[in-house]
Amino acid sequence: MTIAMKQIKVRKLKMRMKHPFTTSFGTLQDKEFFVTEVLDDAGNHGFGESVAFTSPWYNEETVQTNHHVMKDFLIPLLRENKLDHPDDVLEVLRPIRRNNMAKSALEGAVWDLYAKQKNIPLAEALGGKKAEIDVGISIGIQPTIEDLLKTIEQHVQEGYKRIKIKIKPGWDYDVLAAVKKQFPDTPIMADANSAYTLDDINQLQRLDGLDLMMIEQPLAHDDIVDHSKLQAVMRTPICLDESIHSLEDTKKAIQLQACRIINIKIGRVGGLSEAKRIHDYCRDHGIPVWCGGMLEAGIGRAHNIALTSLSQFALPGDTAGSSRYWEKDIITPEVIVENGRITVPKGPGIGYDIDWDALNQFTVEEETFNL
Ligand code: OSB
Ligand code: MG
Repeated sequence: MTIAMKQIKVRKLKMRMKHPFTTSFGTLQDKEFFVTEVLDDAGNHGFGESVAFTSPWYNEETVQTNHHVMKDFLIPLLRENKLDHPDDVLEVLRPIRRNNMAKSALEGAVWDLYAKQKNIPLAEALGGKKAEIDVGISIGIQPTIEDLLKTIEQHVQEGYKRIKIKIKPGWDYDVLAAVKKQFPDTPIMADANSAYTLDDINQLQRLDGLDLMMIEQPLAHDDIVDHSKLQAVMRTPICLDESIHSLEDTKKAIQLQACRIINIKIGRVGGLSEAKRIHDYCRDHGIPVWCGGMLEAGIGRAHNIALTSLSQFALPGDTAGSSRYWEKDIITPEVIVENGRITVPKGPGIGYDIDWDALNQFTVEEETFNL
């Protein structure tokens, strides 16, 4: 049966995070992103969220390119083609190369609408069976090691199941060694966001002595081959983030043994359907996956929770509670983490209501497209 859709609303939001977030490429505090809403005649609304930042430092997409590509290419394709299932969005949008975050923002709203039309949770629509998910937290680069240790202490107290620490040359071995010393029983991992090259191999091999859960994306954002050379000489599992945009990339990385773990971000891979395919391939090849984060507001966070309910999400992801990022989130209830766990909501679709006052308060632009 065709998925009934009559209109798409695209709202641009601006929200300020409670704390700046620093990675090896820079600091972010003000978030701009789109909330997409797909409506049908029966009064159902499906919601999605775009995850591109204002500058193209994580990948090539930006808030502005997302807008251009959604408005001028993707929405027209959705207008011209009917959908029988949310998986069809990927096929309908296939003529447009990459721009995965723009595609994902619309595809996510279609998935939510579809689940609401069927009156089932998005998690169930995706095939997820877990009632609760384990989550970790990602901590940006801090001014000093003392600041970092204090921040970690707080999040360990809150119950997060693993701590991810951003590293870069000059903020790596000593920092991680201090963390491991103070928190010997907490699973710790590091994320380099591509800050190293194979010339740094000795520095990276030194990290092998620290018993980290994994090292995420140490080498170039577009590399697979060098990661395979590095993984061959490291005991610590490598996890790929930036390098994986598709199931095809996943196959290459696993066949070349470039990593032993994959971080799946819905936006980076072009949506939930592709994320699910990557999940299935990893399950069939014995590769654990976890759900990455892009500092999402509540709608994106809800999509991450639904995806993480799938079985091969065997490791805690970066989906922390709303209050770690926002004074006020755009969903109600907010995402709550208790003892490092989030309960997968049981209501239809994303399973959280929109907090319309908050959504309106943070909206700076709004456009409506009839389908
Ligand atoms: O590399 O996983 C990353 C945030 C922005 C861009 C890239 C990354 C991150 C994070 C934070 O690590 C994840 C989150 O808390 O949402
Ligand atoms: Mg990462």
